[in-house]
Amino acid sequence: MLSSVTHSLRLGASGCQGSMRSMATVISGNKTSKLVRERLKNEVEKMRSQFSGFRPSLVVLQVGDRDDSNLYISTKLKAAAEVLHSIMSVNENLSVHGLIVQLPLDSVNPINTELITNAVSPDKDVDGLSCINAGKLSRGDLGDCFIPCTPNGCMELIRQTGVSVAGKHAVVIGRSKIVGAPMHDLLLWNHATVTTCHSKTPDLPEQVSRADILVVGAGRAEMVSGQWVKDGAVVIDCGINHVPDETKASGKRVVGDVHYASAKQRAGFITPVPGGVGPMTVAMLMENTVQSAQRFLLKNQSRW
Ligand code: NAP
Ligand code: LUD
Repeated sequence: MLSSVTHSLRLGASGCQGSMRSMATVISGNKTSKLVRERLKNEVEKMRSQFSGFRPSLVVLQVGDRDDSNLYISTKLKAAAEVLHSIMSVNENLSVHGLIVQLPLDSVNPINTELITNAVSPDKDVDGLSCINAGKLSRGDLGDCFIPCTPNGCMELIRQTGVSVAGKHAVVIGRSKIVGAPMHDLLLWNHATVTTCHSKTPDLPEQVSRADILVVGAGRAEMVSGQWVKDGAVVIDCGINHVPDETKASGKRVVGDVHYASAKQRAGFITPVPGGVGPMTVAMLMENTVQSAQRFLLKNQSRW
């Protein structure tokens, strides 16, 4: 899977496009993710020449709501057991270095997501969602864990701006396990002072207006108004929302959680949707998989 992705890599010129007047500079996830994938391609080539035939391998497990598979899944326990069985077998497979279980789990009988994400071996948990990896991140052991792909991609985009995180006031909207909570941890351990907001936070505009760095992952289309944004702030929009649009053939379009046009007037840097955080998530998944393969080779050099 990884090699088919790395085949089509091209080097992007720069992560950012120049700005005019006071409009924010657009931080391109498309360009930045190409740079990351180009770097990974080189690393994979190095591994392949040093350990002939070796290739990093990732398994994406999908629990689908397909009629055919539902036939076999009659009880909650059975559903979870089947997924757990698949996870165990990938955990034991030495030729696989990364395993993610695509979320949300799409099953007729509800499956405990926590049970499933914690069944993935921490060594292969390239999503960084197991409690072992999440615990390490929350304690600041950043070098010894897998960092969840979306927040990791956001950090890479923030790095592209050249704005240093240390000492800044960062505001995160959302506290999910996949976006908000790990984003809080990453910003904190990169030495920002972090405020994390959620659905019970009163006066969101007031919190947002204090942010030098704002990361939004709420799943609410264009919820953050540009008027809330501090002048010159770095605005990272994780939101992927499909809204009706009759002018499109598909009848819908994708927007973020930030009202882009108004926020662009105030921010110093801003990510677009699409073409911002989304492509970075995919690139960071590849990065974590390559990192996992490198760790595997370090441990098993003599056997290879
Ligand atoms: P989620 O699990 O639904 O979590 C949403 C979070 O936002 C929750 O913590 C919720 O608060 C908070 N929230 C919801 N409404 C709010 C409001 N009005 N004011 C303040 N906080 C509010 O969603 P998620 O999985 O984190 O995803 C968030 C968004 O990011 C979605 O649009 C998703 O599609 C997108 N996403 C994008 C990528 C990517 O690669 N670009 C990856 C993952 C997710 P409570 O905790 O109080 O409920
Ligand atoms: N589950 C994720 N579920 C959904 N957008 C992603 C995502 C790329 N276990 C697990 O990858 O990390 C995960 N781990 N997630 N997500 C969402 C979430 C998961 C979302 C968007 C994109 C990954 C992406 O590339 C493009 C863009 O923003 O430019 C296209 C957006 C569009 O719909 O046009």
